Parts: sequence; structure tokens; C-alpha cells
Amino acid sequence: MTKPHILQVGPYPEWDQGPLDASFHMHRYFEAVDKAAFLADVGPQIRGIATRGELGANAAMIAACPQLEVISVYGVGYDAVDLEAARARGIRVTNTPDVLTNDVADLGVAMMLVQSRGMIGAEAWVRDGSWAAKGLYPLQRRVWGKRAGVLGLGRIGFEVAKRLTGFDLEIAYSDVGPKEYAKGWEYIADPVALAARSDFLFVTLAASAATRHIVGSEVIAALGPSGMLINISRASNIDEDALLAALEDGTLGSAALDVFEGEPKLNPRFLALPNVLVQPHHASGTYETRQAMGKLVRDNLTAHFAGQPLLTQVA
Ligand code: 8YV
Repeated sequence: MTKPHILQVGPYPEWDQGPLDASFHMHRYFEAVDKAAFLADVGPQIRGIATRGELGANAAMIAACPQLEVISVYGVGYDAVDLEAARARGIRVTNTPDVLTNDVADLGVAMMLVQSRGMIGAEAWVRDGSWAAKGLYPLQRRVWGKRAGVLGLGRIGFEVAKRLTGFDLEIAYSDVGPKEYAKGWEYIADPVALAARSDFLFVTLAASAATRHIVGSEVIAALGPSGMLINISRASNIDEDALLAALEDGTLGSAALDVFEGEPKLNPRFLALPNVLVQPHHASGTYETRQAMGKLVRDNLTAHFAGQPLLTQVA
């Protein structure tokens, strides 16, 4: 049997690349210097796209592949896939939900703790000799017992909230409606009102055109000078200009961010700020989870080409 031709948008670890190469004819888009020429050359044979959450597949890429049947995303977020273009041609789209939920929640909670307790600066305080030379490290902010807001109580938001109960945080959440699995956590429909009663605001929404900049200047102002914004979703959920301005003038206390507009080339203004914890979009970045994500990407492609039901179809 001839192997189906797959356009590979970004690199994968070798434990995924080997099995992918064994089952499919992989065309490495990310290695091409002239991407348009590469697409024009291989596009006509492509039946599948293997991509990553943050890379997706845009309309031009989809249009360049007239035989395209399936797009398999390595990531739970599929906002970077042009779903309209895919739907219009009956192209199926899969993602990797569930397998990464707990790791993403872990990183969100870890960022809250690290940032609130000043652990990055404290580490440097020990390593650069400040402890011995200057004495005690400056006091930081308590976490336990405070109020947390979770914006988007989906799978990841739920796991964040569940973990936060362990720190005796008072939890409230916003979503399109109250969730029956919310275990008595307070439902607050309006994100501005949620931010106003929160010390920590976690952004755990699936990104879409409708959620773009849902965290804007009003939400940020409501969170206020002692509030912390934690984003483990997508940068597009936050108005970055408003966020930067508020962090710079102190109208927002601090932020802990795993995602950025234009990543990996984030706005350099973030790097000049002492009140931001920056992370390189690695909330799902553990061996265990990435292996499960890679398997799901392959299993969805294999199921599609074998005429079997897809495991995790989004469209
Ligand atoms: C990335 C993610 O896909 O799940 C998502 O939506 O953004 C991540 O897991 C990851 O960086 C792999 O590319």
C-alpha cells in the first residue's frame, strides 16, 4: 500500500518522527526555505496535515492541498486551524484533549506559586551571593486562603480550580453558563466582576474569535494593583497592549504568562518588567504528556486512512 502523503508543519520529537515516517510519507514544511514553492510542489499530493496547536493550518496552506482530507493537531487548541476553510471542504480536524489537561493545570498553579512567593528572584538571591552579603530575601505575598477566579471552567479550568481548593483558595469562575460539576464554586458571568473579586485570575478559555481580548483593560483594571493574571490558554485571549501598560504603571500587580502574541518572539517590553513571570509555552511539555499527544496525532491519522472512527475529532 502506498503511504499517504502528509504535510508536517512543525518538528516533533524523535519518538514521534520515527513512527510517522514509517507509516506516512512526511513532507517537512518547517524545513523548507521557500515555503510557498514547497507548498506548490508537494501540495497536490497531500492528503493529511500534521501540525501543532500554536502552528495550526491557515487558509493558504489548506488551499494549496486540493486532496486534503484530515488535519491532525498536536495540542488541545485548534484556534490556529482555519476551521471555516476546513469545513467548507469537508476536511476533518482532530486535536489532543484530555491527555494534557493535568500538566497544563499543574503549570498554571505552579506559576501562581512561583510568582507570588518570588521564587525566581529568591533562587538568584542564593546563587549570586546576596543571601550571604545582604541577608534575608524581601518578603513576598501569601497564596493560601486568597480568592481565585477561573475564566473558562472547561477541562483545564476545572483541574486548576480543583488544585486550588488544596490551597484553601476561595474559587469563582466565569463561563457561558454555570457548570453543574462546579462543586459549589461561585458562578460570576461577567469577567470584569470575576476579576474584581479575585486575587489570582486564571485564563483557561479555549481561544476563538469570540474570546479575542476578553481580558481587556476593564478586566485588568478590575484585577488591580495587588492582582495576578495567569495565562495558560492563548495570547489572543488577552489584550497584550493593555496588559503591558497596566504592568508598567502598576495598575496590575503581576502576571505569569506561558503564551505570547507572536511567540516565540515576544514583545521585549515583557522582559524589562520585574513583575512578570515568563514561560516558553510549555504547559504540556512533559515527556509523559508529549508522548501521549504524539500517539494521539498518529492514531487519528491512522484511523482516518483506515476508514475507522477518529479518536478525538473537533470538526
Ligand atoms: C502546544 C498547546 O500544542 O495544547 C495546546 O493547545 O498549545 C500546546 O500543547 C504545544 O506547544 C505543542 O506544540
